[in-house]
Parts: sequence; C-alpha cells; structure tokens
Amino acid sequence: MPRPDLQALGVQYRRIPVMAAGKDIYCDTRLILQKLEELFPEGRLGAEDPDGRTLERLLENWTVDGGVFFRAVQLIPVDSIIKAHPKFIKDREEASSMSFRKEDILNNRPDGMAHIKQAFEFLETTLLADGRDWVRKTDKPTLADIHAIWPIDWVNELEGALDRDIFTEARFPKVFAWMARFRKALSEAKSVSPMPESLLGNQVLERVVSADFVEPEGVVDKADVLKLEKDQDVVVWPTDSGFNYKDTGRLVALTTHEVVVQRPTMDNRTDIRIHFPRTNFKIVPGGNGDVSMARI
Ligand SMILES: N[C@@H](CCC(=O)N[C@@H](CS)C(=O)NCC(=O)O)C(=O)O
Repeated sequence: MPRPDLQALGVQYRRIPVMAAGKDIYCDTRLILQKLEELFPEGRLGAEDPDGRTLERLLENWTVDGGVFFRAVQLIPVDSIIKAHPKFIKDREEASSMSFRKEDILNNRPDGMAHIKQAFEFLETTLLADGRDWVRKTDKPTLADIHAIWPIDWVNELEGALDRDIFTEARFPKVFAWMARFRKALSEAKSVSPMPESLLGNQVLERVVSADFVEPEGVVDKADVLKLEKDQDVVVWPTDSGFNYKDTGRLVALTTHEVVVQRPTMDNRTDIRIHFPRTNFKIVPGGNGDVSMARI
C-alpha cells in the first residue's frame, strides 16, 4: 500500500524493512544487514574469514534468490488473505504479480510446502547434521544463522502455515532445536538491549532533516557495466516485487553491491541519500520516457 511517511522523506520504495541512519536511507534487508555490520562494527555478527563469508553469502542467496522466502510466502494461510480488504488484495497483486484468488492460493500451497520441506531437510541433513549449535560452529548465533533461519522461523511461527503432520520435531529434530536456541538467544539479547523508541512519521522526518549524512558521498565505479556518470539523473526500482514504485535522483555512488541516489525530501527542506542493493534492482538513466514496462 502507499507509504506516506516514506514519501514525505522523498522515498517511493514501498517495501519493508527500510532503515534511516541520519540522512542516509537504506532499502532492502540485504543492504540493511551489510550496513549494520559496517556502521556498528562493535556489534558485528558477520564472519571475518573467507570461508565464513562464503557461507553467509551463499545462505543469503539460498534464502532470498533461491526462493525459500518466496515459498514461505505461498504458505500464508488463505483465510487471512481473503479476509483482507479488496483494495489491499488488488494492491498486493499489482505489487507481486501473484494471484490472490482463493483457488490459486490453495493450488499453490502444496508447491510451497514441498519447497519448504526441502529447506528443512537440507538444514537437517547437511548444515546441522553433525549436531552443531550454530551454522558456523560458533559459540553464539552469527549472521550466517540469521540468513538461514529467518523465513524458516517465520513460517514455522505463522499459525496455520505448515502442515503439522509433516513438520514435526521427530522428523526434523535438529532444525527445531536450532530454532528454539535462536529464539532463546534473541530474547536474551533483547533483554539486555535498550528499548526501541516508536516514532511517528513526522517525527522521523524532523529527525532526518536535522541530522547529517552518516556516510561519505561515495563514488561511481568507472568500471561499472552500466557506464553511468556521477551526478546524472537515474531511476531505480526493485525487480522482484513492488516494481511499480520507482525512485528518482542524482546518482552519487555506484559499486558492485550498491547504488545511491541523492534527492530532496518532499517538502524540499533537505537532501537525503537513498541506498539500494544492486541485486534484484534495476537502474536506468532518468528522463528516458516511460520505464513502466521495463521490469527486468
Ligand atoms: N528483498 C526485500 C523484500 C521485502 C519485502 O518483500 N517486504 C514485504 C514484507 S515481507 C513488503 O513490504 N510487502 C509490502 C508491500 O510490498 O507493500 C527485502 O529483503 O527487504
């Protein structure tokens, strides 16, 4: 659905999560996790060694690009979807190109379930097979655990999503024990962390307006395949869902993993920088006419 609080900041991107650090706005979990690691190195959860980093990257790909998250979404119980307002359903269909008709949802459920069962089996028989507590055999959960666990844990907690005759502790003892360990570690970490403060949209805008950028502007890679120039106008949007919401701005940085555009807030009081990952995002020069059909 439209997100007026984000639009006031000058951001059209409509998916959650979005993170603001000063005047830098970060879109998509993939980039947000990477930035949290960089901006708060004292709390880093990521690996330092190439083997560990490889595993993290592959697990992230498995979850997001390998389809585990998408398959978990197919298991959202049909009742909660058909109870939603027709406008909401239409909006979701446009944002995802998926059908939200009851018959289609029910038809897709077995496929979703089969893939999620594969995911449980993969974890049970490979990564967790030797009885380790955490994916990288660490003392505490790390970024690799986060990449692997979040859609699995989410769908497991979603009432009515999984077939409980099949997804049992007896069949997947190591996966269930790992999820329970993770939840315990999470609640222990939360109990010693400061309480998050909730802000209204206009309070966020005021904070952003009065803040500084937290990162230097960055550079446009001269060897980038798109051959775009620093400061040229560009349009950026996600190609996997929410593709009808496109952000425009002046290109300030472009690397293998990130694109950054600078633009004013809606009230023109200040400039912000919006950061997107490169993976699953399209970037085209601005002022190129209609880009609405150019999804991928
Ligand atoms: N690749 C994105 C996916 C984000 C995503 O799909 N967000 C969903 C909720 S889980 C969303 O915001 N959907 C609502 C919408 O599109 O308006 C990420 O990892 O951040």
